[in-house]
Amino acid sequence: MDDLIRTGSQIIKEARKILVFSGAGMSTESGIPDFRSPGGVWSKYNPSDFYFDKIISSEKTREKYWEMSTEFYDTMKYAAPNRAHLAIKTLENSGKLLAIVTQNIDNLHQKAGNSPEKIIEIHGTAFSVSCLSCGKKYDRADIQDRLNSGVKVPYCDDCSGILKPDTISFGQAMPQDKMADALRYASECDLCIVLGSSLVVYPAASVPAQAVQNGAKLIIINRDETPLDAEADLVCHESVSDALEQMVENLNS
Ligand code: CNA
Repeated sequence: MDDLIRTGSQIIKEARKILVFSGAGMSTESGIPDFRSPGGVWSKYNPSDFYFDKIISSEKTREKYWEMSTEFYDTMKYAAPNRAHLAIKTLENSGKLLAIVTQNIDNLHQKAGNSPEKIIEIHGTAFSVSCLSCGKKYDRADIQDRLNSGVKVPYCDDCSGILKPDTISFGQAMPQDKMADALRYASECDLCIVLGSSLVVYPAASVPAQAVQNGAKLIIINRDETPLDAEADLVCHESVSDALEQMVENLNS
């Protein structure tokens, strides 16, 4: 591990424009389960139950979806950033951070103090809700109050349309503007650091792939192997917080 940390620190020191690409493994140490690890969300729920077209077409699916989403949101609401999130704040303080492209919907990069304009949430956020018909926006906490008071499936106040958290479900279109920003940063960076992502969810995983194609260096810190490991300059199968904290420790000295 010491050699990996030393090499990682050196690569980070030499970089000038760093793109962080984060996934669910970034937040497991904040108490939020990921999708694919044992005990993760998909060991309890079946992902195919929550495809976007099913949410649109079935009241029963919407009820189940809000049930799953409530459980997840309640955990995220009280979660605090962990040492890995704080290490990314250190990266921003060093002036090297170009952007954070995150697949996470948990608001923890914001809570860690990173600048909102540097955070691109390509899979959206669990902290707001929109009407799929008229686009009216709601604060998630307000919708959660309705659910907690016994409403099983909330609908839009203005047009009675279907409400959904502003997260991207399987089969739902990605936000084109955010994806375009993410790919632009991937072309501009000279180092991409992948943190806690299985890199199997597309098109999100095309962001680090694009960075490598454009000549950027690649560091992957993820407990399990990923399909991009062979392309990386450094692969660290360790805890994100342990590894990243040590890699950025002496950055500003
Ligand atoms: P994933 O497919 O669940 O993969 C997570 C990866 O993280 C796995 O390969 C694990 O080995 C690794 N991992 C878990 N904990 C740690 C740790 N402490 N240190 C190092 N590695 C760790 O998640 P991805 O993000 O790759 O998949 C994309 C999905 C997951 C996106 O759509 C997210 O919205 C979604 N998601 C987000 C959250 C969140 O916002 N916190 C939680 C769960 C799922």
